[in-house]
Amino acid sequence: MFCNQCQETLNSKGCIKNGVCGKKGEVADLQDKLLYVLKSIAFYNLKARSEGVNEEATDRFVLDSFFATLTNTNFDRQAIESLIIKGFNLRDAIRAKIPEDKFTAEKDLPTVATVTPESIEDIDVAVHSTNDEDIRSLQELLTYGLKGMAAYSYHAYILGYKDEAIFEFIEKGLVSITDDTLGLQDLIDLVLECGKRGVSTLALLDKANIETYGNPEPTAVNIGVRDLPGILISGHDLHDLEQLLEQTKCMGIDVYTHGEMLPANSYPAFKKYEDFIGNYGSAWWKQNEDFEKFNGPILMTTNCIIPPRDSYRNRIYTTGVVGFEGLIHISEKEDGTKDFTPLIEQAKTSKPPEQLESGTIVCGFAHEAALSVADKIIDAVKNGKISRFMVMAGCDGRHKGRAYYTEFAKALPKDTVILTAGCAKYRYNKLNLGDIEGIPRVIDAGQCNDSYSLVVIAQKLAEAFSLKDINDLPISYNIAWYEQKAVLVLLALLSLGIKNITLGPTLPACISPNIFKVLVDNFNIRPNAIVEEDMKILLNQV
Ligand code: FSO
Ligand code: SF4
Repeated sequence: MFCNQCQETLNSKGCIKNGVCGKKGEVADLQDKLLYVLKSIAFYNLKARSEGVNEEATDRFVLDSFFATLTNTNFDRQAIESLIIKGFNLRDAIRAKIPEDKFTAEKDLPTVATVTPESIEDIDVAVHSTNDEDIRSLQELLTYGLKGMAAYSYHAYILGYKDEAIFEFIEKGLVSITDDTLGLQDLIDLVLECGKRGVSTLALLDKANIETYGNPEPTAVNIGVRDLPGILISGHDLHDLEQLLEQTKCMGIDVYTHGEMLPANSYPAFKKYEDFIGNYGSAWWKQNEDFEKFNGPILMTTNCIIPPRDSYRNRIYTTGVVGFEGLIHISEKEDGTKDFTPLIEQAKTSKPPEQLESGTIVCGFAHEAALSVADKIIDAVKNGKISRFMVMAGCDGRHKGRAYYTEFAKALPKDTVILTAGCAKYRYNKLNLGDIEGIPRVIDAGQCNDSYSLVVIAQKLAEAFSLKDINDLPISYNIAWYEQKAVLVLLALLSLGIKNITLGPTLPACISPNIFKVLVDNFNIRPNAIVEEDMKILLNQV
């Protein structure tokens, strides 16, 4: 195996035997194979699209399978093997629908088009197999950006929102990674286009969430517990939450969010459920301690799942694209619904959760809510009460260096406001940083899925201050990344022309020195360093 797709990759280079995340080497190899099958599907589906014979089932398969290869999503060997088999069958079915005269002779087709379940064993399917370090760097960056795009598109798709142009770009990107005639500039262009399409993907997901569940409202979310058994739901899938809340209604079972599901507490559509109690615990990497103490069943709807401890293994369930060997998986039924009865039955006999903490945390400042107080914010900036906004969005993780983000938040001057989205917030959202004339010092726009909100807020502020360039706003970016969705968000920010981003806690291992130079020359991106040094730089950006 070789995997360098996340921030916690071994020695900031690559995992080679088993993953730091717990992914077994054989599963990593199978995921590489699955990715190669997706490239083969993409090769034919692009042709099918131009012939008008493509089918929606292919889009769903590509999204599901691509998402299954993201960090901390699917550790289940059998699940990945079965996707590989399905993928080959689907590829053959697509190929059969394309008129033969649309192909060059079989012998002239690239390997990715002719691969079979047998021949794939002899192909080096890893992206890492490309010799040129810079080409490989860009191919990997594109792969990870596309993974993020597939994951966010999946979420929109589940709610009935889709964009053919995004699906087509994912296919084009997949095929391009296998095309060794592409040079550095071609790949740089594709990576930047990936960012641009990333903005559309995030905008589509924003629309899907809001039109389905309403505009999030500023909400003080309870972080304590009640004396009833509960079900804990984690990951990012709001549709799963909706179904769970419907099925647990009036049953004497409380539902709590964990990790990235926290912002669900701010949606009007979910507030109406009386048994929806609040948030339990912290970010994904603390799930061992949190889940152990929860006492009731836990539902993992997307990443990040970590290998479960025996102490709660019999009460953690997976669904959707998530998988882990030995855990019960709740599958989607033919009609697209899910039956959460196994969790509900187990909850009935579970003890209530152990109290971890008490009080509330405030979330729900997606663009609509944040912009409803835009006048107040603009006044506070104009009269000097707010000197700067610090975007500290992104992911949390186990890396010791991430204590930096808590220290940074604490050290920020009292006239600054943090803008956040994603699980990075758990490093500072319980610090009680106070408010500035009623404006909270942590404006939490939601999940990483809601990063688009931060873009809308920045664009609207630029308009309000009559600034042509978004970089002239008093906003600095100190972003924490972990997995591939964050790679897409980063590329999306770059495509919007945002400069001077500080990135940490380490740079993506796939970025070669030359490609890093391209990012520095064009966007003045920099790795984070120590709090005092970064603070000086970030507070003094103009
Ligand atoms: Fe976090 Fe995990 Fe949302 Fe990621 S839970 S780390 S970018 O998968 O998805 O922010
Ligand atoms: Fe290593 Fe991250 Fe890949 Fe897991 S996802 S194998 S930790 S690089």
